[in-house]
Amino acid sequence: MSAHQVERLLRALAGAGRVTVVPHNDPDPDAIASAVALRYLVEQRLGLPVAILYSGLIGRAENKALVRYLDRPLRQLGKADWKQAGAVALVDSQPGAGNNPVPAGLTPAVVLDHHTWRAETAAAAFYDVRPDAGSTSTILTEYLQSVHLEPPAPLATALFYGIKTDTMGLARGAGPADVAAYYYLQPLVDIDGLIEIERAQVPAVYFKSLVNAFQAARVYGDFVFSYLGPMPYPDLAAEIADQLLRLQGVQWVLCIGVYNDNLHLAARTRNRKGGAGQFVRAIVGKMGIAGGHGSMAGGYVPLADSDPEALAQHLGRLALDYLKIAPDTPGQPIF
Ligand SMILES: [Mn+2]
Repeated sequence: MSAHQVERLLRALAGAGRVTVVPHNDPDPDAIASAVALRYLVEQRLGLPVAILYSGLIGRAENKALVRYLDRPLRQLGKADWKQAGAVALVDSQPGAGNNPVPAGLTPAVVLDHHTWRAETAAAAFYDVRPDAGSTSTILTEYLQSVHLEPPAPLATALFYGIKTDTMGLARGAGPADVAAYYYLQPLVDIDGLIEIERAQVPAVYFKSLVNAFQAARVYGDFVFSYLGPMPYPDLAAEIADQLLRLQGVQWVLCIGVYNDNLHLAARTRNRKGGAGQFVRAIVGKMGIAGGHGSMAGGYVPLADSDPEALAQHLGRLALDYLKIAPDTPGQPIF
């Protein structure tokens, strides 16, 4: 990463007088940290006003705590916002990925992401898509380093947490760039702030969701499936999937829950060859939108008029089929 590339990025954003940074829907720590880092870079280098606008819900207690810690840098996107958006920068997502609110007719000036390359991204004036990076926060950390902008403690803490969560503390999908960024940021981190975020308190209903999800989980050989029913927020499925992947003997996990007229899917694998993205894309097919990385992936299927549980069970059978597990295999409760 060279300072020259960062200058190209800034030039792509400089013309419109203002910048709108858009993270993926239901933004996670990596998306939030990347957006805040890009805002910092643009403010410091171009002196332009930057808005960070998102769609969906920030529901996970840790993510809410991160947003509070950063003095609420994001605002919910309204339809009218596109008219005065200026130059749009999409972070931790790409045009047409289905998990961001950028309208089909709008070409973002900048796209920064670490998911699988999408052809639509090539239309952006500047793009940096690195599927081998464990997080978008890694990419933004490199930008700041290459132009000698040391991130203030809150930003360093957010970027560190973004890398940490997306890579499970460098244990999942992390490469040398993630390790370098992580250890560059580490001495700049506000430890008390980080503890406040990571140990955020949760509402009592969270434990009810956990109990339900673990009770509903069924083990089919090395695959665990859990239908969670209605969820208080959409990324709960991912949170549960991470937990179930820790069960002894498990290689594959699929969790499905209902949020706002959609089934949300979260898939995980310990398979060294990866394939979680392929797995969830094969299951969802043309019913919805899916994507992800080697070891973690997700997607959603609009419910329309279908019965959520019946549709979820259908997706579960498609998963068995994909994993070549006999369809008459009895699912065992985990306890
Ligand atoms: Mn990410």
